[in-house]
Amino acid sequence: MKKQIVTTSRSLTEETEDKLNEQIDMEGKSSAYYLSMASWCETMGYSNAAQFLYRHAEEERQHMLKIFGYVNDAGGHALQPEITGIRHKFDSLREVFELILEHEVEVTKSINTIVDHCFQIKDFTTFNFLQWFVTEQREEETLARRAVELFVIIGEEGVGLWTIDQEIGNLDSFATGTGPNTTGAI
Ligand code: OFO
Repeated sequence: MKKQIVTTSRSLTEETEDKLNEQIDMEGKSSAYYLSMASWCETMGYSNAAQFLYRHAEEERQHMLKIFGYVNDAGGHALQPEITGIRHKFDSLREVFELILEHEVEVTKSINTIVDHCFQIKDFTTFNFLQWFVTEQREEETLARRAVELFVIIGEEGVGLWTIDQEIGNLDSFATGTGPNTTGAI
């Protein structure tokens, strides 16, 4: 007979709580990573890319807080992540967006792993909570892919980089925005 997930004191197993804290760590690092990239872009004169990344740094922080609220409401303890070793310099604007795409793919894999775990242990409440992140990751991956494609389509010669920076400024309107927005900040 399997142990019940929901008890009078908590509705999360400790294993699920640990996995959600690992996700909190990942979202916190995403926020710091994008903030650092935003600053680098700004110093290099890529002002649209900088604004895009400042917005996304804030978005990642809101993702982290969303999980904080869920874990604590469920009787667990959300942990502020240690954030060290953030890179401050990048070789090119293209590298920034290639790194973002790789990073978002890793975040998607991580969310999928937790969703799978929740399904296996029949924690349908957390499974349901995570559906918002499943949708959000699809949007974020698509945005990052579109950004990387701009370098291929437009090319970096002549006014290419300037044009790419302009187009990155328009990328947010390309996103579908289907996930619920509980913070009002994004
Ligand atoms: Fe939190 O959505 Fe990207 O990383």
